[in-house]
Amino acid sequence: MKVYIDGQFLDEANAKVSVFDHGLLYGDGVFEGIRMYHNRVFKLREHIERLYWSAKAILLEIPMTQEEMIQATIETCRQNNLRDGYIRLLVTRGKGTLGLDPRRCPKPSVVIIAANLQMYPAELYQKGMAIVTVPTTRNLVNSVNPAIKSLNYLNNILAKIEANNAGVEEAIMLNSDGFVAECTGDNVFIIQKGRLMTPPLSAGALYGITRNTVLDCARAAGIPTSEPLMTRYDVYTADEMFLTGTAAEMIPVVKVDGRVIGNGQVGPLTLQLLAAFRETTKTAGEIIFA
Ligand code: PXG
Repeated sequence: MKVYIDGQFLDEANAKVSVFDHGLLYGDGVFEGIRMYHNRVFKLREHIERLYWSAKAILLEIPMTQEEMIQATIETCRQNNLRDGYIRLLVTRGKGTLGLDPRRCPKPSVVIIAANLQMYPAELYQKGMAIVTVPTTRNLVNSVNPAIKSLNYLNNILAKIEANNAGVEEAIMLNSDGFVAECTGDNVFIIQKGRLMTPPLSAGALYGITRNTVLDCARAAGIPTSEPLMTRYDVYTADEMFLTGTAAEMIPVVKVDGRVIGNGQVGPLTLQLLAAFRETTKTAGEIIFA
């Protein structure tokens, strides 16, 4: 495997960053997770735009243009001869002193890893999964805003541990007002009487690119969409439910906190949207090998 670090392609064994990098010392940096499908980097421009927005929000100046970042990402796929898979792109604050002041970090580091992906077991996509609500609340929008895809994922990891302790793979995280925010690495959708709903981003969620894609698919299919504040009651009484994320794509949910969602089977609108989503992956994104 060849890993891109600051303009160079390095063998996996030599792909290292400094222990003085504030990305490691403080989680000071931003990242993206991106998919390749059918020889295309899916929604690459949208991911790169979000990366630069995350960086802007933490006053991190990425030392290359968005177009250069797009080209470096595609080149990393080519160097690894990948047409399908997963890309992890990160920008760290860079090497600094042991104090947390980012002004002591003169040069941010850019790392791009392209690899194969391990998804949830295939069975979960057919049968749907069970999830729980966990006690750890999502970060407040005025502390580390969940819209920032930062390298500090402890809030999500704590929730993931609570999910694992409960014997499930994902968890609903509520915001500090008790409204549904999102899951640890996925956005939340419910369907009630033919209407597709997902919490508003202001409830404390990432501006999910899969979320946007699915909302577009729904609008194109004439399915009404809205983004209301949502409580656990709304989730429990939904007809269908699924989660969206770059890694998970669209994964159906059939049980939440012991409550069966709908009839306990993957629902028809979920399947319709999943088919539409899969079609989109064939055409949306930058071509890797001409
Ligand atoms: N919410 C959060 C907190 C995320 O990290 C999503 C939603 C979905 O967004 P996209 O743009 O991918 O549709 C994410 C992104 C993992 C993992 O291991 C998941 C993400 C990132 C890194 C790791 O599940 N998801």
